[in-house]
Amino acid sequence: MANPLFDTLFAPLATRATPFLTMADGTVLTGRDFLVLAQAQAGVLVEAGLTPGDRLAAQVEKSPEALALYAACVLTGVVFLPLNTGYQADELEYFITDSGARLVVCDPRAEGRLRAIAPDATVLTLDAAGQGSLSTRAAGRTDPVSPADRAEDDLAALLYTSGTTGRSKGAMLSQGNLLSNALVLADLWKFTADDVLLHALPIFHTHGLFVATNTVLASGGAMIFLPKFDLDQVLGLLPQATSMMGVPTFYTRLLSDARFDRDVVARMRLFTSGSAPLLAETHRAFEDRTGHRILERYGMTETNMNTSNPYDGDRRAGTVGLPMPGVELKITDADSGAELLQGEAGIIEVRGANVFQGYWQMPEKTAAELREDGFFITGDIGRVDADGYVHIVGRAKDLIISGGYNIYPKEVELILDEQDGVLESAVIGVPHPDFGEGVVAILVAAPGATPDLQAIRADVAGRLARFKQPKHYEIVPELPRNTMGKVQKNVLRDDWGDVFK
Ligand code: MCA
Ligand code: AMP
Repeated sequence: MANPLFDTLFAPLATRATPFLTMADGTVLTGRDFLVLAQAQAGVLVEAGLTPGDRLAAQVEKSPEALALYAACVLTGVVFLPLNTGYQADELEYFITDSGARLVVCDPRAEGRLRAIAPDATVLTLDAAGQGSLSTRAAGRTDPVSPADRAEDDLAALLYTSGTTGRSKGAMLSQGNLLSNALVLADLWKFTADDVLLHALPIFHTHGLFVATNTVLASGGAMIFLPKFDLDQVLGLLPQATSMMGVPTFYTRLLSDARFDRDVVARMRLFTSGSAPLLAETHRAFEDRTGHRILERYGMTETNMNTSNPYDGDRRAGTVGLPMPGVELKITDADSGAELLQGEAGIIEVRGANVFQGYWQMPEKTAAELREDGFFITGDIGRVDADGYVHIVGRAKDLIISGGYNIYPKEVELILDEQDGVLESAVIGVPHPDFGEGVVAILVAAPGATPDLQAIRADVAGRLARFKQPKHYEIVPELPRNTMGKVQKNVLRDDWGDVFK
């Protein structure tokens, strides 16, 4: 019986009596402790009737138990579907219904709501302290669960990414997709069993769950496991870490604090950045302050990581580095799909063992974005310079990235367009000092009406995760349109680009 992802990442923890997770309060979980936890949870999943290929949706706060749930799913062959803790009921309903999740794990406070959303699923609970019915059922279980027999192309996870039409798509990630990326990153970024990664990212997205955790697991390293990015906590614990992975907001927040200096990073060997563009000025300011050059890399939910600046070579500010070993990258013309010449800007396409299996139950969307020859059309616009470094110069997709979270304007616009007194809306991202981009809503009033912004904010707050909610509203007489009638968002971005400055 084989289970490549479990055998490579988790099975080695069985003999590890050294720390794997250290919490903010100093509590330590050894590798063995963690595996025992995952084994016990796996027993609960099997007892609940889950079989390989079934989906388990989890909307839980970050904790060792929440991470163990990922391991328990890999062990049992259950497809793990992590959900952003900020998602509201309407958003959750779609993910749970669309995926056909058989088991849902949520915060105890949300249990009633989730039972109503998922009447056919088993609902278990897990709170931020690792307590709840999942842990109660897992407690005291000592019978080891045998790893489910899995092949590299069997699904390990389903991660939803928003779509340009406003409807989210479930990216199907196989064991092989995750494993190949973890092994390449551990090698490329020189992770070893001596590494201690300061983990302050959420574990419901690719960055914190796969890039950070799988890479550490693949190298036998350890993590300081924080519930979230808290500046004081991070400053206090960085001296004990050797590496950190972050979104650009982590680095601008650190730089904004005078306590962040060379002493704090004395033991550090690597800072990586991704999920959103790192400004060249942040890169330079970081080097001036710490002597470290941040290693920027580029990836997507559908592909894990694609490119990385070199560990030993030149880490170039404003670039996302070189295609990683095993990843082919080309730049193509958006209309014809023809490959462009070196130096020309076009759509970034990637192919490799890291590229996902397609969108869950969406063959048409899959066919539109994943070519038959295996190249995935990322929707990012880039160019490759003479030295092979990839520069991301824009996005062909209407997407806002705020603090590393993606917001598809269409999803927000559909809700704004329904509001009383609103004729139509356009949602844009403009520079934001903390989040990189901030969400701005531009509304056109219905004839004779005055939109009630307070009421609109309240309605939006109940329907969308906080990070997707506009942080600023404007009411305008009309939206700028081109001759084809398409809203010119670039004009709106020029007009309202200063609202967060
Ligand atoms: C929190 N808020 C946000 C965001 N985060 N608003 C917009 N964008 C955000 N990212 C809201 C809060 O709810 C709050 O609302 C207000 O903004 C201020 O919150 P604050 O306390 O400052 O936020 P925080 O809790 O400190 O969180 C900021 C954060 C966090 C640490 C930057 O957003 C974060 O951890 N981001 C990382 C996201 C990530 O892991 N992305 C990877 C995706 P109110 O004022 O109403 O209370 S994977 C990916 O993209 C690919 C694969 C890749 O390449 O990695
Ligand atoms: P997601 O859908 O959450 O996986 O976000 C993936 C998107 O994040 C990519 O398509 C890029 O637009 C963006 N992204 C990730 N890393 C970087 C980076 N280093 N620089 C610029 N954009 C990035």
